[in-house]
Amino acid sequence: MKPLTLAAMLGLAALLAACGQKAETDDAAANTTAEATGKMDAMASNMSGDMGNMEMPMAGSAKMAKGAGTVTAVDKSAGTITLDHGPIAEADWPAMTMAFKAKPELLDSVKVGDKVAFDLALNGNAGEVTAIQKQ
Ligand SMILES: [Cu+2]
Repeated sequence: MKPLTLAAMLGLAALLAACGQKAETDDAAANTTAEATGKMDAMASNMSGDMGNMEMPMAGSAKMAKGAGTVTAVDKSAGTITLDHGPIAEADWPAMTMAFKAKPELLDSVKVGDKVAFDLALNGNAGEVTAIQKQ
């Protein structure tokens, strides 16, 4: 933990303590709140700075993209589908052939040679097909 984060957390603790003390005068409460708010702002900006450096391979953080292409392989044991796909701007990919993870029901819904449109959940240089439709 960075010293700044610790200081900000102590500021938050002070704010929480202040909230429990209803007997203070209005002036004192206002001063405490203003000071604590400043520290909370510092904490918020510090936290967002830390978050920016973090790799977060969670489904919730995946970027969605749409693509179109041709199925060149379906590997049910590996749980992957290989697509000869066109450029995907969201991923900054040129046209290429690559394998994607996909759920079994999606693998069952297409076969080699099918022209398809698909949705992707992007995770760095990998992607999972989340929907696929024959065209
Ligand atoms: Cu690709």
